Amino acid sequence: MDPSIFSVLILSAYAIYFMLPAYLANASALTFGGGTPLDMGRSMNDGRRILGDGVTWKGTIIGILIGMGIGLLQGAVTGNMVQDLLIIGDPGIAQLVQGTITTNTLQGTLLGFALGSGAIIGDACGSFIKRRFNVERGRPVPLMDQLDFVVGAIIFASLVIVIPLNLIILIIVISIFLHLGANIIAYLLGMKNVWY
Ligand code: CTP
Ligand code: MG
Ligand code: K
Repeated sequence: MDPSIFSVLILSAYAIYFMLPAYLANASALTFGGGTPLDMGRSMNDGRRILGDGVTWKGTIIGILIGMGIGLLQGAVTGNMVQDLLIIGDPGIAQLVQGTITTNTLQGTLLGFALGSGAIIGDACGSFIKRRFNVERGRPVPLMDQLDFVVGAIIFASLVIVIPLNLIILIIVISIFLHLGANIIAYLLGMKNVWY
């Protein structure tokens, strides 16, 4: 295989691994969320809800806890596992992403908390913007629906570590396709009414 294609594949796999706390925070908010809305049903001056019924206390708390838990597990295993794998696979990439690899449970939990809470808050910011533009809860806004939580996660994680720019770009591209793919699967399984 072309070494540069091989490098992109390894970096892509790492991008998904790195973002797992954010992806699973988002997915568990969706799966376990519901009930009392975070905005407590309140509206703004424009007469529309602050966030809407799609942002709940349960989803928020469970999402952040799952992000922390995944980060903790990653911190516990990554130091030995992924770092070695990356060095065997591609020393250039290993060097590139070294600063984003957590090597103990405390670091991992902190990064997981940053990625998870960033994802949940980014998603809530997306809902806030949608309500201000009079987009009803659950109605689609392409790209923002796919990326609000990703951007939130990257910003929050950047408070803790330095993420290389090409990793950020790859994360954004991969996340668009993962989000669409997950929605299409949920649609085919009858869990969602629309494919997007
Ligand atoms: N969810 C939640 N709490 C959160 C985020 C999500 O309970 N903090 C749950 C809600 O049940 C929500 C579902 O996950 O309906 C899907 O999230 P999302 O697609 O972001 O919300 P929408 O319902 O599409 O609403 P919005 O238009 O505000 O995005
Ligand atoms: Mg939505
Ligand atoms: K959203």
